Amino acid sequence: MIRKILQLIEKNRRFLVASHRNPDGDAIASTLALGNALREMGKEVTTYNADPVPLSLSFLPGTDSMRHELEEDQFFFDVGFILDSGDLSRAGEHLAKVCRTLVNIDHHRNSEIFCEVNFLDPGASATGTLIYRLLKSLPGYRFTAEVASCIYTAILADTGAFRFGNTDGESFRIASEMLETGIDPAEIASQFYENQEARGLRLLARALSSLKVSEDGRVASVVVTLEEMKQTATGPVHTDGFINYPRSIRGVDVALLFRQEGDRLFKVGFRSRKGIDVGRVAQELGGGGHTNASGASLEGTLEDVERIVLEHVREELASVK
Ligand SMILES: [Mn+2]
Repeated sequence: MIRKILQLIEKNRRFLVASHRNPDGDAIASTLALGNALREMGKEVTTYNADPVPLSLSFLPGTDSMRHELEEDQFFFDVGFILDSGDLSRAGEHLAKVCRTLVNIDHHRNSEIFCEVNFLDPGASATGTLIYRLLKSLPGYRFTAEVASCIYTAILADTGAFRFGNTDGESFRIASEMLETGIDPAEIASQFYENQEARGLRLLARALSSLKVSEDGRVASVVVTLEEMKQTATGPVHTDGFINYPRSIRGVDVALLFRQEGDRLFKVGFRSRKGIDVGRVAQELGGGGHTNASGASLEGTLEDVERIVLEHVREELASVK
């Protein structure tokens, strides 16, 4: 499949590179890695995300020219790359109308086959890893610092700074190779992790005050309500990483973040220790993701949603031990 994508790059001129809304580090950084690399090859490139670039990622080269709206009749692309998205709707169904060929590059399990050309590997630590493999297989391609900083950041973000269960030898090998271009890992880590807004921490304080730990200590959860986001003038983007707090408690196997999206609608984030498959749990609840990091949207009151989620988590925990 890589060969097919290399042919598409070689033969075409106008490219769109896009990723999922509510973008995380991997989404933005892999979009910019591929976008920057294609520009270096002399291609006409538009990078796109439905939502703004989070402040913690604004240091990446190319964020200034990223578009957040596309006028359908104004743009037409030979090839559209949809990255890290699971399914097309998370990036935007309208993108199919403005691209002659779509290419899906993703490491989500059960990433939907929504187009002809797919480069999927659920074993890859990040979509940035797949972009690396793709560029690496381009004859004569040399990584620049502009591309390397994006690939490094994508892997840093999705492996939780090389700590999560998806961290593997390949992540370290790529990181090491990217450093050879002269990028500074301490500077990138500082930009990415120490770029918080004070209001984000105010929201975190409220979320932490909702902390619940199950009687046996294996499940911990926090809640973020719409009202709290309103009071602190924050949005979903500020809740990125909140789930790492319940996850960090000794003895906790499954961490949950309940983020209110509507009157009776909650987005649930799942994180688990190795050996516990919250990807399956999320899938049972209509969502998806990875073995140790996943998400689902559920309708109902917070009490209803908490109860249903906990039942499914309990079943998964019981099946492991
Ligand atoms: Mn990812």
